[in-house]
This record gives sequence, structure tokens and C-alpha cells, in this order.
Amino acid sequence: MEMTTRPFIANTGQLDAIIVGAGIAGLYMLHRLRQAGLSVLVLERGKGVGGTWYWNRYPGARCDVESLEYSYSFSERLQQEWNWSERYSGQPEILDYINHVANRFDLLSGIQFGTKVEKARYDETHACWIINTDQGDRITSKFLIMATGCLSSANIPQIEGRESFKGATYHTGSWPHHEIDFSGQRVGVIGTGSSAIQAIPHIAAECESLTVFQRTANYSVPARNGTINKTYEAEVKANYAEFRKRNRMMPAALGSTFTGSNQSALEASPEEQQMEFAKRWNIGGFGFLGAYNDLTINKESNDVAAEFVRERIRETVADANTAGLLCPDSVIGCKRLCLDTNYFETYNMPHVHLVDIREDPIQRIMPTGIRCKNTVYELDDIVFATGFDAMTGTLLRIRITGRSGLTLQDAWKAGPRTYLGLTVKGFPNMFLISGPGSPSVLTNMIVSIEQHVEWIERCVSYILEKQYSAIEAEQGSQDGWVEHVNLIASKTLYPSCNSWYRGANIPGKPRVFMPHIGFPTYVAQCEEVESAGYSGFEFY
Ligand code: NA7
Repeated sequence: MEMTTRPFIANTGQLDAIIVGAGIAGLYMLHRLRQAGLSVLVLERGKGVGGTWYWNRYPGARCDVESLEYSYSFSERLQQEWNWSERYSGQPEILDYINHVANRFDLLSGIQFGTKVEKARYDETHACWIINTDQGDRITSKFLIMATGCLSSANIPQIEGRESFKGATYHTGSWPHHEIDFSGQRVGVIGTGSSAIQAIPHIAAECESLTVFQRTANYSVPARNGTINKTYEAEVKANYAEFRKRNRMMPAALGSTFTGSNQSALEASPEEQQMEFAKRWNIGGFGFLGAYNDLTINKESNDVAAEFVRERIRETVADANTAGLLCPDSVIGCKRLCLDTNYFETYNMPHVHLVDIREDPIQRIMPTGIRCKNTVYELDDIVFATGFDAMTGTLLRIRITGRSGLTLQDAWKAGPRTYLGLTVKGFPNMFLISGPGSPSVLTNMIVSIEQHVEWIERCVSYILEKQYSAIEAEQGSQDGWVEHVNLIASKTLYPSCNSWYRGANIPGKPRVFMPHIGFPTYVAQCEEVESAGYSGFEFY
């Protein structure tokens, strides 16, 4: 649904809150703040709601968290009335759902679409934020809430000659809104992350030839998607609140398939290990990494899981050389595990070809294709499945200036620093939803979003009730939090590979492990801070 309306609210006096972004987070934030009686406006650069699900329209785009879990839990009626059609929902269905929520809770009237926030400056004298947009708006607001998403700034690599390409180019994260017909086309896909792994089987089914340019092989386990199991759905809906409550206590807030284990892989015999991994492989989904309790912290245990996946790849892909190239050699799970439907099988199609660009690096893009060091590939279309400047990219593209002229770019020069992943020292009354330093991308995002939104709403209401001008993180609490997040990461295998969690996919980006590993402990930490009257914050 494309929106063009500009709500009346933008030209009125000072607002209580500006929310940037009308994705899953921004919409719920709007709903909660309105319920709390605040005047709120959402600014959204897209022409519709949905955020991630508005932009990522590439063929095969699908959620990797099960539908009955990847949905809002704040309204019992909403969760009862909405019916999902598949175990894992595709992008169109999720976007329909988000539009439904926006309509059902009358949220559209609070959103100004087609509006990009360019600058936000904290005015210390009046204790408010002054926000400037690319549409010429200048809006003042007491609170600034960034609901800008973790994967919302596309990473398009600076390959020489990119502009000279005569065919069509696409990025998975800003896909056109019309159907793309690849039939008869020679298509090149750069990247083999989660987006590529979902898109490749679909593009291959249509095109004349497909060349995949792989820099790093990726682990993927079968999603085992299918129509939703109606019996299971009925069981969940019979006691949805309890189901949600249980999931919120699970590691990563993933419920149904992520039945964990109390055992180390090293305590099991090789036969038991194979049986356990095979069982989870057949069920499909992230539960594969829950087979043993030490897969993300013990390299020896991790190796067993990694080798199990490599064996499945060798079993699936007929050409031994291609299979070898598709076998990752890194720690499994230290980049987000991919879930696929027929990804590895696709390489058995005669018109699908894999290029190892570590062996034969891309040198330039030419008008008619891609030139690698040793080979030239003639192409009609290039798909960049090259990911995002994750977690900080969108925030740093907006010129955010806090107290004493401090910019977020300067404050985060050596990597993002937050208190609880929710606030930044020097930026009073600014909140981040799923910011760096919170579990966000290591969880079922909607669970994390709801937790952040509800925490922020209570905090904002508290400030208004107490008639404070502002809240700001204390230096010591922020430093302590950053240290805490780093310490947890250092005890795991996560920092061992070049993932976007560490900023390693973007040349020049500081290498800092950004998410907090430790849901649901994190939630208890936020609650403790709150119940202690917002310890670690100062009010003025
Ligand atoms: P990802 O997971 O960041 O994957 C991007 C892919 O693009 C990955 O294979 C990268 O290789 C590759 N890439 C990035 N830059 C280049 C250059 N310059 N040359 C060649 N290849 C490159 O993004 P996705 O969109 O697939 O998935 C993002 C998240 O969405 C995912 O984690 C899920 O949470 C859902 P690399 O591995 O860096 O060598």
C-alpha cells in the first residue's frame, strides 16, 4: 500500500515524541505512546508501513522465525483473529499483516510518509529535539525515538565500473515494487548471505543462466517450510498468552523449535551426536543450534555441528568442486544461521554456476557484465545481495547532535556506545529501539521490539509524570554496559568470524561486537534498572 498523505500534525507546535521509522517497532511505539496520551508523529522515508518488510521484496524473501511467534503479542484479539498460511511467512503476507495492524489500530493518521529525517539537534535551552526532514519540515519534540531498524541501510560495494553496467541492477534490500521477470536473462548474484540464499532458488527457476559470486560460504539448514499446521495453530491460539510468556523466557526468545539441551556435544557419543543433529535437521529451523548447550561457546562442539552441515552439502551437491566451495570453514552460528528451501540443490541445475571470488576476485563491472581476474561473465542483470551497514548505518546517516554539539558520529567513532542499547550518553531524551548493545538481531526481533517499546513508554511516562526536563545515561553506567556486552561476547565464539555483528562487512567500520548476547537475562537487567528508579540515569 503506497501512502502519500501528510498528517496535519507536522505543522503544529511542539510534540511530545517523534518516532523515526514506521516498521514493526515504530508502529507499536506510536500505538503505546498514543495510549499513554502523548502527541506523537512518525516520520517514515518509505511510502508505506513495514520497514524491513516494506523494502525487502526480493523473490523468496521470508522470515526465519515461525509465523505464530513472529507477530505482535500486545493484543489478544489481534493474535486470535490473524491467520497465517505458512510455517514461515513470506514477505507479502508479513507486509499484509503489518498493514492490517496499522489500519486496525488507526495508526496511519500518525505517520508522515515519504519523509527522510536529515538532522536532529538537541536544544539544551528548551530541552527539546529539533528535527529537520528532506521535505523541509522543522519539527520540535521533547522525545526522539529511533525505530530505524537494524538492517535498513543497504551495503552496495564500491566495485569499479558499477555505474557503467548497461543492464539492470538490484539490491535485495531495496527491491522494486513491481514484479521482475528474469526469464531469458543472464543473472549475476553477488553475495551468499541469508537474502541470497533465499533468492537464488527463485531466480534460478526463471532465468536463462545464473552466476553466483561467492566471497564466503555460508551455513544453511533447511527451513522445512510448508502450510501451517492447523492443529498446532489451534493449540497455540487456545493459550496464546502462555505460549508468548514461555517464548519470552527462551534463549533468543525463540520458542517452538528452539528446544534447547542441557548437554555438551562432547558428552554425547558420535552416534548420539549424529542422531540429534539429524533429528533437528529434519525438523528444520534454528533449533539445529539448540542441539547442545555449548555450540556457540566451545569450538570442539561447534566443529561437530559444522561438519554435520558440510556433510549434508557434499551429499546434496553433485559436483564435488562446487560442493567443496559451498562448504564453510568458519564457526557455525557466528554469522546468523541461514534457513533455506532448496538452496544447495539449486547448484545441481545445469545453468547455475558458482564463482569463488576469493580465488578469482571481481576486478570491475563492465557495461556487459563482471570481469574477474581470470574470467569475464556476460550478464543482463546484477543482483547485489550484499547486505547492510547493520545496526549503526542508518543512525549515523542522520546528523544527530546531542548536548554541547556532540554528534553521534563523533560519540561512536570507535564503535557504538550505549547504556542498555536504549540510550546514549550526551543525547538526552533520545531512545533507540533495538540499538547496539541490546539483544535485537540475536533474538526474535518482535519480542525484543515489544520489550523495548514498553520499557520506553513507561520511562517517558515517568519523566512526564515527575515533570523532569530530560533523562540521560550516566557516563559510568554506559562505560560499564559496553564493557559488559564485550565481556559476554568474548566468552563465546561469536567474535571469531567476519560478520556484520562486528561491522566486518563494511570497509573502515570499527570492529566492535554490537549486539548483547544474553536474552532473556537482558530483560531482567532492564527491569532492575527501572525498578530502582532508573539507576544509571540522571534526570534534570
Ligand atoms: P549478509 O548476511 O550480510 O550477506 C551479504 C553477503 O554479501 C555475504 O555473502 C557477503 O560476503 C557478501 N558481500 C558483501 N560485500 C561484498 C563484496 N564487496 N564483494 C562480494 N561479496 C560481498 O546480508 P543478507 O542481506 O544476506 O542478510 C542480512 C540478514 O537478514 C541476515 O543475517 C538475516 O538476519 C536476515 P562475506 O560473508 O562478507 O564475505
